[in-house]
Amino acid sequence: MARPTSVFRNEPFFTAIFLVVMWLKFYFFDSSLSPRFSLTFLTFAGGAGVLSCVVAPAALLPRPLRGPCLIALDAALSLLILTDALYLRYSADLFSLYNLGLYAQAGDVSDAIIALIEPQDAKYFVDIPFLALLSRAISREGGWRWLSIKRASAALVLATLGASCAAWKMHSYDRAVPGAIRSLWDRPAVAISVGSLVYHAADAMNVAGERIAKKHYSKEEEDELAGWIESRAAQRAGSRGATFGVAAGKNLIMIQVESLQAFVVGLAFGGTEVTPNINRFARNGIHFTRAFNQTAGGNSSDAEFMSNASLFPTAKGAAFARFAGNAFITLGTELASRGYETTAFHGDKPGFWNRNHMYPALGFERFISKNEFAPGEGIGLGLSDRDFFRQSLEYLEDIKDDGPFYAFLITLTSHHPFNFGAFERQAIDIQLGELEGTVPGNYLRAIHYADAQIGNFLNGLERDELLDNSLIVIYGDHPAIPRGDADRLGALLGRDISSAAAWRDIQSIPIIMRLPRGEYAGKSDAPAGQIDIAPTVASLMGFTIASAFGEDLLAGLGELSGRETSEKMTVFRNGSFVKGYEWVQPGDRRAVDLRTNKTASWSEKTASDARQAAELLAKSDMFIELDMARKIRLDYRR
Ligand code: GP9
Ligand code: MN
Repeated sequence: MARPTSVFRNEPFFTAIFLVVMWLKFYFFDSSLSPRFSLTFLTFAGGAGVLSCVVAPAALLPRPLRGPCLIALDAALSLLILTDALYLRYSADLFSLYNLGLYAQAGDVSDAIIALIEPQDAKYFVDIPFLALLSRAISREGGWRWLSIKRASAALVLATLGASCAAWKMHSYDRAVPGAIRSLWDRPAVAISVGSLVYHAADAMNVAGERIAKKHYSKEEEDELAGWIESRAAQRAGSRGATFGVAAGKNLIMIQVESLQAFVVGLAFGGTEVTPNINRFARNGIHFTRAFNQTAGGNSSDAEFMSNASLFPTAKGAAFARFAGNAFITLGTELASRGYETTAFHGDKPGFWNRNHMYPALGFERFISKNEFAPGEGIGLGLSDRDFFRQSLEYLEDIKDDGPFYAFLITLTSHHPFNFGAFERQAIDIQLGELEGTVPGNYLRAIHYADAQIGNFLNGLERDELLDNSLIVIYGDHPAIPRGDADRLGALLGRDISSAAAWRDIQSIPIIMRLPRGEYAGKSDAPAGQIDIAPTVASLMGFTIASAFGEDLLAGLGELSGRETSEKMTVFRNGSFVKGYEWVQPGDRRAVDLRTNKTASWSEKTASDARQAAELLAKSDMFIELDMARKIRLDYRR
């Protein structure tokens, strides 16, 4: 029979102390994340819930193992906090299981990370020796309880209760910010809202969920895909347009403009041109007037993924978060292999959308983020477009004599909700009249501001003799105006955009490519998508992207080349697509003419197009999931 134990040297006391101490450690860390972190009851319950879930199984272990295992768990969780603290200092980000091992791949940054350890980090570990002593004392007094049905039931209840609290917290956050838990686009922001314990639980659940749901492909399927890719690459090589290689050897400057929708291009409001600089740029470039945004759960990052890798966004979550460990064949990898210096510029934290991990995979040798830019004017999420373009131009001036470069610039200021008070209203403003204070009004002002900064940048490029030595691409990442503001937007445009088809149409984004000296300037009405950017740019620069799922828009499509555009399909992630002027929604067996809003007939041909669209998406998913770019060895540079 066990000896009676002291009230402090028994298992319930140890478990209670353990839970409190662990919870406090995470609380200290969470409070250090931001002054915005606030401890609500639900945040407390969520964190305590996750802890209960991880501690409960220990109650079922054999008695001699219980103490050592709990101490090991303490050490592991403390290490997790330290890892987060170091990630935060290094890249304003938090650790994610998706990125496990990526730092090692990216190069030797481990030394830099270790150098970031601070003496105060010891606070996350001070409890360990005390709890170890207590655990030993309990062992000596036989205080660890025998396993029993009652005990197992209590552990089960604790774990269930804990899991429910954590799920409740996740659910309530996901309702407030839809998609945030699945995509985890800004990991520190998620942790500030739900606590880092719940954040890590969500991250682990996402990874585990994907592993469980992972599709298995047979060797035949894999070979068939490789053959399909190869035959498409060969087809592409055989159907080059007259513009193939006209920008070979030039620099590539690609600007992804936050929330740039097509309707603002050429629009005047209150007597002011909304985007005078983009308008001028469009007149001197190849302007794809019917381009659609194809982004999904990865929003901005999906646009970056498509425009560089020409692969579809993933069906769930964001490719940037899930597949940063993959290899890709992209504008960046191809240009780097041709001796280009490849740099991505973005004025936000490097970890937002996992860019710091994904950019190396997309072929960017350098990523200049908010961390590398000199401190400057901040608007909204990061550096203002004014300072962003100024500093990026200085960087290009520095490298321009070293050889050709690819600069990929992602703007930020014209981000929803578009109402940042800091716009330079005196210098650049637009009279909004009754739209003042509304979302469409704020958007016009924000995009007018972004346009002015783009104008300054283009002028700078001209001054530096880079304008006519570069292929310059400008496109929008995704729509800006939420559906709830459709009425106001319709009034502003003088158009009825209440129908689903009109809304689809109004959501298009511009894609404009300017060749040196404005060569080949003109409009193309080919239905285009962001997935077509990389193959089209590659073709202008004289190479092909072997694994592109998009098309070279200049290989004989659209008014520009006089070829029929009716066969070109622009496929969206949900399986719907635009073909010619028809918008087809296979889920509803519906096809609508985007010009007239009239329902078109559903034919056998429509059904077969829908199958083709679904197949294209499935092939892209398979290509990404199998990490095919790494596996296949294609002679794609022929
Ligand atoms: C964040 C910025 C915006 O860095 O690119 O991303 P979004 O919210 O538009 O996806
Ligand atoms: Mn965006």
